[in-house]
Amino acid sequence: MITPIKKYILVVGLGKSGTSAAKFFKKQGHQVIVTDINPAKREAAKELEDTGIQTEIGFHKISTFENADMIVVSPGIPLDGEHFERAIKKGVIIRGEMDIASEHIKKPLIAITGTNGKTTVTTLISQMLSSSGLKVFTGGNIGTPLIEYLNHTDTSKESHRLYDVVVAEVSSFQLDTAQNFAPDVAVLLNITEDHLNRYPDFKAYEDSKWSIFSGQNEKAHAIINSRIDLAESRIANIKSQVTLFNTDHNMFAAQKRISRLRGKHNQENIEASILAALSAGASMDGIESALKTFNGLPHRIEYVATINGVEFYNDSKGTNTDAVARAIESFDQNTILIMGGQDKNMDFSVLKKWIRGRVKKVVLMGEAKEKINTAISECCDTIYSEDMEQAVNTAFNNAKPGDTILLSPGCASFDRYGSYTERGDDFIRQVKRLN
Ligand code: UMA
Repeated sequence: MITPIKKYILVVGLGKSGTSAAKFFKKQGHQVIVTDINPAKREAAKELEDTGIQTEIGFHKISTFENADMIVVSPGIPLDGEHFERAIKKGVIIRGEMDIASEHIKKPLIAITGTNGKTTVTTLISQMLSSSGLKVFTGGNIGTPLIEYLNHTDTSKESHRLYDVVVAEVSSFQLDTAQNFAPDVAVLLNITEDHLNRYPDFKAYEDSKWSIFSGQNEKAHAIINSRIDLAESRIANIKSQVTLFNTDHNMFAAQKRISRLRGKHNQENIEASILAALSAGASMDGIESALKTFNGLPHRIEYVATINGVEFYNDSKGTNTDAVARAIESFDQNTILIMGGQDKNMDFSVLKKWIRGRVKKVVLMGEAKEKINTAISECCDTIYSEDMEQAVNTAFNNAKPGDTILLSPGCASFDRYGSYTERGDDFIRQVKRLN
């Protein structure tokens, strides 16, 4: 047996992604250093130190970057800093854990990307395959780093049989650090404005999303929404077998009717999920059983309560303008919309055409409230609030029986919360308090 060469690997970021990656490389016998800019990560670092991993916490040291054989960077960290530039100049390879994990996975890999709907489709495909009798590992941007698959299974031994198929939600950030990513089935759901605080322009973000297909060969499958702008010219460069979908084709109409998911966008999500699940070996019975039982995910147009005839929905995951449009579209008129948070360089004026006639009032909060107000106030009533408690009270005081109060922020949560889930939980808490 050839002993693998011991490498000096620097893992940047000690969040979910970095922690799983560090454990994997340590297990492989490499020398691992983890660095995180946040001093509060010292406690988490101690646990890794106990296993022999070195840590540099509270700072990033240029020489550590320059001396690494490989840098494994967490998806939330932009690559335009000096540390990365200096390492790249020295020829250091920079990759992400998802890309590395995918090379070691010997089971069929289904990857899902798109601006919106990724988590819903990833979950739905996983459930369709499980209901068809397959053992499924679900990971990636959805929350469990893909490299955890390898921490669970020893690729050289019997335990690799734990799973039959791997389903991965993939973000553009993860694609940006991918070199050898070649999923057997790749799904592109949609591309609309998002993360423009991280990309130089929209084209760069589009390029990132389309790169999900670049490593695929002729045997693989590409499942693509034909309504994506300029899809035709992009498809011409794809080597794998392409299947197109969009709501106008109305494929799988019978299956769509049995699902409980709300909104037109979810009809597309269902179509994409069925096509991907079929390509990966799901049965029609398994697909139908998953569609019957799947109620949607928390924080995505999630029903919360009805109080005095007013329905409350939590769409805290709606962190870009397209997601807000899809959420508004899911309801009839008489919606009171709660928006705001941390701006991602969004053009909120695109929402005017969705708001007009459907939304009777917009309650604005968070850092972006003035910017949103300037963009949309000509088409509807707006009102500022200081925090979630005040926003929910204001919305409720302006609602009549039959109205819908919808939290769909169109912004990141980080101005006030640690994550969109914390923000959604706060909304639910404030709604329940009204009862
Ligand atoms: N950090 C540094 N240096 C820096 C900047 C940050 O050390 O210059 C450190 C932070 O202090 C922090 C760590 O990096 O400790 C965080 O890394 P991360 O933001 O990559 O977070 P993880 O916990 O590793 O989560 C990542 C994904 N996060 C992002 O892409 C922002 C998670 O997606 C994913 O679930 C997880 O890996 C497992 O794969 C979240 C997300 O918001 C849900 N994704 C975006 C989205 O869906 O829109 C793309």
